[in-house]
Amino acid sequence: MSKKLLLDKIGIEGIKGFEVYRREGGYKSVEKAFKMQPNDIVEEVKKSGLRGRGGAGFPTGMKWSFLAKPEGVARYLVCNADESEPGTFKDRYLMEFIPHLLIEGMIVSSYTLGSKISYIYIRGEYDWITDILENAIEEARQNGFLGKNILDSGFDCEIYVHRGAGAYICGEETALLESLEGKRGLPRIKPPFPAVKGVWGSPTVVNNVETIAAIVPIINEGGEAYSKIGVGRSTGTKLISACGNINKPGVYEIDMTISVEEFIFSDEYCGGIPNGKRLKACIPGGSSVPILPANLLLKTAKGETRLMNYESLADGGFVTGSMMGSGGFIVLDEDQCVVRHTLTLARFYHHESCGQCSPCREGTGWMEKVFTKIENGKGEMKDIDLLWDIQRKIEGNTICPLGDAAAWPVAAAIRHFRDEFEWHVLNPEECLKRNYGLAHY
Ligand code: L3W
Ligand code: SF4
Repeated sequence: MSKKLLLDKIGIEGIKGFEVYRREGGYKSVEKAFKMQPNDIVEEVKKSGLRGRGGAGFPTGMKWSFLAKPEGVARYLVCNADESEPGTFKDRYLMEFIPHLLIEGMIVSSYTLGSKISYIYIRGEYDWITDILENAIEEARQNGFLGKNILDSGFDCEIYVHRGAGAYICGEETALLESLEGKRGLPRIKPPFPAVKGVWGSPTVVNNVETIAAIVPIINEGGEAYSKIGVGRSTGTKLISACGNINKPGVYEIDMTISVEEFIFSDEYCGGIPNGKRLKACIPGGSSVPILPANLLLKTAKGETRLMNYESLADGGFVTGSMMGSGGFIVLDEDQCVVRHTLTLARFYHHESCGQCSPCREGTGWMEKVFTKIENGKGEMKDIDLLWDIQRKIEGNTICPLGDAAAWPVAAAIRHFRDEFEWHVLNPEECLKRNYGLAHY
């Protein structure tokens, strides 16, 4: 059984409200943090080995230590709650069922970074969660954990929830900051990184919901204790949102030592594949990461057991590995069509491209067109090479990671399932007869 640090109290009745949350030990980390120097908290976070839970896995303590501190200039903490990656719904779960954990983490993080005004930028579609968070913020304020001179510490802090308007690209940190400033969400060129020039030109730390929530157990238990959970550079626990062809879709908190096989097949987690079907493939870290066929999913190319962690999922690079990404775990059984699934993703990235760079703007459109042609039984063999060529021209040639995110699934689908693409070309009438309905994630 995995140790739980974030979801351990989720079954307690009334835990969404301040009173029960506090009774169960909530907000202790704020009291403890106020007795520490901000630099010492940064050191604890570094010691913990916590890595950003939004997708990139960048070390949080290092990001915090990069925050510029020019005299007389405000600094900001922005929580990225624009969870829009297909297959990813872990932040929604955390915010919906234990909102005070995020608010507690926000207060400790704001104190550490010197942010007196902090924001939670939430995806527009999560309107009911906006209400939950605003209620939690109000409760925290009424109990003296927000506002002026919190707990007589001399620290003032306000948290505002800002709703996005439905664009996936606003989850990219610089597009998010543009949107927060009231502008269209167009990614900025980095550097400068937000830690130097973020919202309104001021130094800003942007962290994912789960990352900020993880600060609470790190302060309560200490960075070293946190670093002992997990393995290697995959420390602590990780929330995984599991969906697709599994018996028990949902959000699971795992320690990163369990195997992919255990995660998919054991009753504690996904509970296996319905109707006795075989496992075909899995996208282990949200739609942006490469798909892995079953043979490479359960064991690495070296024949080692593949584990649910950053290093093991990436073992073999993109040739025989994938990524932990945002923890959106999408399972495909033997009946699923990889071409059709990848078309769904190609359409998504084309729709969500902001259009600033030509390789992404044009390339995602072309990929959608070529995929549609193949899926509709009109493909030619040269179209498979054309798709390969287009994705190669996007990867690494764009302002923000959406370009790579659009290219990688296509590359992996062709690399591992070329025979399925060829089957579509060779069996046009069969393609037209099939009707899967819409892909459901
Ligand atoms: C200061 C430096 N800061 C890096 C910071 C940087 C950012 C973080 C990681 O994309 C990926 C994307 C999705 N000085 C710095 C520095 N930083 N060097 O570190 O940066 P980066 O560029 O590696 O990643 P990113 O721009 O944050 C995130 C992928 O995650 N993804 C997940 C998407 C998830 C959602 C969702 O719904 N939650 O959208 C899945 O794979 O494609 O590649 O903060 O500023 N020298
Ligand atoms: Fe916009 Fe795509 Fe360029 Fe990102 S890669 S800035 S989404 S056009």
